[in-house]
Amino acid sequence: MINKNEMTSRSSIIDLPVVSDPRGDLTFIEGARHVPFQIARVYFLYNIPVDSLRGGHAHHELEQVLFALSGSFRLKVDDGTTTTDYWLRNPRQGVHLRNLVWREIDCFSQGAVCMVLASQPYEESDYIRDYDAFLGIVRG
Ligand code: T46
Repeated sequence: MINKNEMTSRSSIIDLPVVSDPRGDLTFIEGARHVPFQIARVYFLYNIPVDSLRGGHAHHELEQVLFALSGSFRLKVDDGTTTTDYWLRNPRQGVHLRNLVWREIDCFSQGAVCMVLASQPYEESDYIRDYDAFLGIVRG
């Protein structure tokens, strides 16, 4: 799932349980058991043009876990020192992003659906949308 560059310590892969039988696969998420925070918000990205670019920001406090529920996409992660490219395509495998991680999402397949579990409600003041400002914060 990871394409090198280098793994950043502020992001990591989360494997969810799966129950498989002849009817198909079932994966479930139980709040703080499978995700390292209390889930305060869930949102979906869908109907995404294949050439779309999303993200392009970091968060002061927010933590999130991203999943490709359908299709695939690339998640580019930058902690100010190292970068990691995650290729998400397995619905039971998510990427946990801690706070202060710059993320960009692209290379969407047709019909890709991105589900995001978030640690806090939506708050625009939590966004860092300027890359130089982000570097200034993480590099002190
Ligand atoms: C992230 C990536 C993966 C809301 O009103 N509520 C929400 O919960 C969210 C997430 C967004 N919005 C509004 C804010 C903007 O007016 O929806 C609009 C589009 O949001 P944005 O441009 O931030 O979308 P993305 O896909 O670039 O980023 C989103 C999340 O904002 C971000 O935290 O990590 O998905």
